Amino acid sequence: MTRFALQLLYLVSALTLLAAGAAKAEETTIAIDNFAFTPAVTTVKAGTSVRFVNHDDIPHNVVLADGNARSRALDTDDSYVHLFDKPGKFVYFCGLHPQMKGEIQVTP
Ligand SMILES: [Cu+2]
Repeated sequence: MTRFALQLLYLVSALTLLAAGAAKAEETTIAIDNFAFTPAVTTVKAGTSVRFVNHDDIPHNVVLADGNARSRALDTDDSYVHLFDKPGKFVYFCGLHPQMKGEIQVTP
């Protein structure tokens, strides 16, 4: 095998691995609109990254009720990503407006 063919083979395997990795990483989005998390209740599989995007003109943040995560204040169009890697029920709220609540159900 020529050196070029070997390099090509290496490149193709690397790309295949990359593609497999990209396909595996799940992500879902929760919008913050008009002082509410939408959808308020979301079900995802363990290993899913959840992205919270603030569409309001005022800052919001995301706080997990179990104390395991707290985002900075998100300005308009800012987002915060949290990986939910363990099954369970995770309640969260906005630390600036605690009446804004949501729930993420993580299935195995
Ligand atoms: Cu808020």
